[in-house]
Order: sequence, then C-alpha cells, then structure tokens
Amino acid sequence: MALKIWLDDKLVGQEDAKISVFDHGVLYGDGVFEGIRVYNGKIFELTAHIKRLYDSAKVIRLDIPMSKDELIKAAEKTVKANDVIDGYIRLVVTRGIGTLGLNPFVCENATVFIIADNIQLYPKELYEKGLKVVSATTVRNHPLAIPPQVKSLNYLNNILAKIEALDNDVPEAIMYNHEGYVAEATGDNVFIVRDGLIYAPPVEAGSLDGITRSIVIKLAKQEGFEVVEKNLTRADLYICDEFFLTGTAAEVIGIVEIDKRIISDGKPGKITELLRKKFFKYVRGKK
Ligand code: PXG
Repeated sequence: MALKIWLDDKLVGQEDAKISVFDHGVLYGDGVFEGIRVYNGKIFELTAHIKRLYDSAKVIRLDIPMSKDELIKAAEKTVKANDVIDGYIRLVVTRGIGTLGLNPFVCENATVFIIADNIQLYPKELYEKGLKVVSATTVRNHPLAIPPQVKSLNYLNNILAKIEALDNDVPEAIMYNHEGYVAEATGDNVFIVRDGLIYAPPVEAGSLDGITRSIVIKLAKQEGFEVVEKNLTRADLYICDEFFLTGTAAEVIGIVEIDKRIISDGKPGKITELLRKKFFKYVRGKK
C-alpha cells in the first residue's frame, strides 16, 4: 500500500515524496535523522528523540524550520495517516536545496520528511539464539571529527563496518574507536556483564547516546544491578559472561559469539534475558 509521507509542511502520497538532486542531504549527506518506534499506536520516547534531533542539528548549524511542537504534531499525523500501530518512524532533516559546492548557507530551507512504516526486525529466533558478531577493522569516526552526538545522515563509517560483518556471514560488527576501545555496533549500543556487574562503554568512547541504552540502564538499576560506564577492550568482550546490544530497532539482543570466541555457554545470558523481557514489557505496557 502506498504510504503517506510528511514532506516539509504537509502529507503527500509516496509517489509525490521526492527530493531534489541539489538537496545537500543527497549531495553531501548533510543532514540529521532519528529512527523512532511506534508501540500500541504511541510514539515511543518521542520527546527524547526530538531533543536529540535538535541537538544534532544545532551542532551542525542546521536550522530546523519547525518548532519542536510542530514536528511532534507532524510525526503524530504521519503515524495516524498510515495507520501505524506497531512500526517505525524515520524523521529526516536535510540541509535543503542548494548548489554544487559545500557551502551549506546557500541552502535556504532545510527539507523535512517523515516516513512511518512497518519495521524490518531481526527474526524472532535470533533473539532466542543470540547473534554472532565480528570486530570491524573500520575505526569509528573520531569523536572530534564527527561528534557521536550527531546522528548524521552520513553513515558511511558504520556502513563500512556493516559490510565487514556481512562479508563474514554475521549480521553485526563491533566498532572500536581510534584508541582501540569499544565504541558501539553499527546501529546499536554495546553492553557486557562480568561477575554480576553490567558494563557499558562511555558515550565519550564514540557511541551515540542511545535512547534504548538509557532506558536499559534505568531498568537494570531498578533491578538492583550496578551499571559501570568504562572503556572496554576487545579482550573484555572476549572474556565477558554476557554480551548484548541495545537500539531502537533491535531493542535488547544477546550476542553469543565474537571473532570465533564463544560467550559463556553460547546462549544469551540470564541478565540479558531479564533485561530483554523488562524492556519488552516497558515499551509495550506503556499506552
Ligand atoms: N548507535 C548508532 C550508531 C545508531 O545509529 C544506536 C546506537 C542506538 O540508539 P537508540 O537511540 O536507537 O537506542 C543507533 C540507532 C535506521 C535506524 O533506520 C538506526 C538507528 C535506530 C533506528 C533506526 O538505520 N540507530
């Protein structure tokens, strides 16, 4: 079924949702985005996603031509118009139409579009069995080059790591920063468990300040676990008791093998399973 897409200031049919070849989002990957879930017809953590979008835009000096409230209303209208009950929103703001040449200030108006659709998820059995991953040789963008707070439209760094994963017949890759510490997966944050403690790389290590990550940390603390944010090495991942990823699309998913090292008994761990279920309940229980 053809979707209704929010484009700039209104909903249009999918066929009419087109972007200029002179849009700097296309020419330079100049823009920002958010990927947001819809559960039970309600947009999950919309305020947090909108805040992150505006923060990303501010860092790259992009003026979003709508207020936060207007953007929230537009997202809600797009969800309604497409009858999305459990799905996914992609909210994108590009620099807008300009000319050839990097100068972003020739672009007078940022382009805003919102897609609300069904989401492609990992198959259910992968949640039960857990994922295998490899370490990417592609280093995560230096945080002083592209700050990890900016959810930029240019994902080439992560895409190169994803290609490494797929070339190795696994669905995900772990990315390390320029110092060799764990940063994140290509579109998910990393956690490990060792001796009953939960560890996560700090955001400064070069990971996105994930909204799922924050909620999982909150839920873990509610369950009485200590969550320690510290730099992790490749060996920390190899010898951990449990390993999992968090993200809007994957939610919470266990990792059972990295670089041919099997994590514990090769099944998602108990704490991972507990947090996965807690998260599942948390998001679906909220109306
Ligand atoms: N790191 C990176 C690089 C991401 O892109 C996350 C971590 C997890 O953050 P959240 O806030 O989602 O918990 C992301 C999220 C997509 C898509 O369509 C990408 C993300 C999320 C949803 C959809 O590619 N990235």
